[in-house]
Amino acid sequence: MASAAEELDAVVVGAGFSGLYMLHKLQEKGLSVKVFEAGAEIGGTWYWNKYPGARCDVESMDYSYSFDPELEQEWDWTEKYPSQPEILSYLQHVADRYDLRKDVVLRTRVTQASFDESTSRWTVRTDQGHEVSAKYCIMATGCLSKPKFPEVPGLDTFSGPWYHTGLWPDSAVDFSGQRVGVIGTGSSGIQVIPFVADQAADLTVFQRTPNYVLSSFNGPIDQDRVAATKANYRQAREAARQSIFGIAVDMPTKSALEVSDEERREVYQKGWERGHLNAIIQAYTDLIFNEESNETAAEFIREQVRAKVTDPATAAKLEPRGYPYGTKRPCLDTRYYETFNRESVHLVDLREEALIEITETGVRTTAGEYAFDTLVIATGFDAMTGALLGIDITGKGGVSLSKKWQDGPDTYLGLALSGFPNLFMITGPGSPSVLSNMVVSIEQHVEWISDLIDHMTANGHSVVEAEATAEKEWTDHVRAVGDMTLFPKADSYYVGANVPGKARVLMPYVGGVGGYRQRCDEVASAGYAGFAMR
Ligand code: NA7
Repeated sequence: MASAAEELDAVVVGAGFSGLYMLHKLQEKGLSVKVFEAGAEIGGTWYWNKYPGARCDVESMDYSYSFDPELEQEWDWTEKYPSQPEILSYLQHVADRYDLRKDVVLRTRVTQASFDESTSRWTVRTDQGHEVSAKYCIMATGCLSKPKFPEVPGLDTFSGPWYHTGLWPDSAVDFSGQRVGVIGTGSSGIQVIPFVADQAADLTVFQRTPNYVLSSFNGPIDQDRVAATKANYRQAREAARQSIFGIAVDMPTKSALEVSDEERREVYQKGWERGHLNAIIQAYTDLIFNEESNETAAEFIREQVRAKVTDPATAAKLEPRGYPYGTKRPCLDTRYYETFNRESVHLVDLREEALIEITETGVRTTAGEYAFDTLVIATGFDAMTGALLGIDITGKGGVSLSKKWQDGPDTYLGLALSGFPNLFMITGPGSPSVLSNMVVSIEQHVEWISDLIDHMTANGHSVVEAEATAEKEWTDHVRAVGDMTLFPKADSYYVGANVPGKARVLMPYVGGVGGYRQRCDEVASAGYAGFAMR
């Protein structure tokens, strides 16, 4: 354990993709750094979400660090979409390759961070009794890292085992011969359900909102694609950095409404067969702006559901309706819809019968009680702000972050906060974060923060703080751009609607990864405009 007086240059909270790269950059500067990580191993999201079927929905070649050309050349992915174990191995390789582990303290959750105005330093405390003082405090806490549970009572009374997908145990879970209930049909639910169905005697899925689920067409990685990408990785990375979602795709030029039905169908069909999260949503210029255009893609996806699910009543329940396609995070599946063709798999539509409680023996809805041996809770996360607000963070004047954010998360560029000097967030609210290829966004944030620290050192500054006016201007811009799109229309975690009582505000910046990067670069080139330094 650290001594009470341990003085560091920086504390980084979290050892996932963000924290590990931030650590690497700080180590390169020769700074003293400690990373506190709550998990028993590094990996962040890819440590916690070890449920069967867990997989990234960004292609392997794109969902990886670009900062070292040697690393990207030496690592070989095995599948089109990387599985959780493979991503975790990759991060473990990175941690070992750059000797990162020596500064990571595992099994240690940061509970408190407070800014001391007399010393301009952060005091950071952990649940293991650490108290350290650091010049910089960098939150690499992840956007989808605070698990959310069903709001109904009774989970603690359930007599069998239950597992939240985001807190999956290290040891394998065996569902053989069991009656299993799964609550939630977001990405985690749709990934775990086929695997549970393979083992369970009987599986009941509780669906509150049907998702738009595209087929991943996952399989062994295409070696031609690997060779082509590795031969041109620099260009591919640059294209991703300048793209809308951090994934390079051919940019659309037409509205969905200016082409014939036949042409549109052909384009959607091609997009579908590509097995790619962005292939359909970026097929036309206006799918995310215009409801009528959006509906053309939504209906195409519903048709795929009807084609895959043999029982029409079940298909009707699975058809995504009631919100525009893409405004809640769509999913990429392996065998999801087909799973409902198994006799042992049943679907409960919670829009027809509401969830009331979890009981000692199962789940009770307004239609009756369902008995289970095991429950899988796939109800997602308190996204973007949950992990940050889970730490008692206080800035200047003893103002807490929870007070500052009571009406929604105001930030400057999603990176910094007025009133909280020398504190940075990686992929914070107000940045593209969850609406992008996270690794691309993470690298941009880490490099930007790293450059700012260099600028401070070079100019003899010790304190940097976002100005309130710059923060307000940016936050207004984030909301204004969001209001031009269909995103505010859905009850998504993007707007905090999945957590009762949370302020309803579109949290990610939807202006695109490339444009956002440009704005951050302009701020830096202007001597960090909107920041006060001393
Ligand atoms: P998500 O995408 O937030 O999905 C959570 C699911 O759980 C979703 O279907 C929710 O329905 C459902 N849910 C949440 N609370 C309840 C209650 N109280 N009752 C019933 N159903 C509920 O989280 P995931 O873990 O699946 O995915 C997170 C991200 O990981 C994903 O976006 C990818 O980026 C990877 P709702 O839609 O809110 O009606």
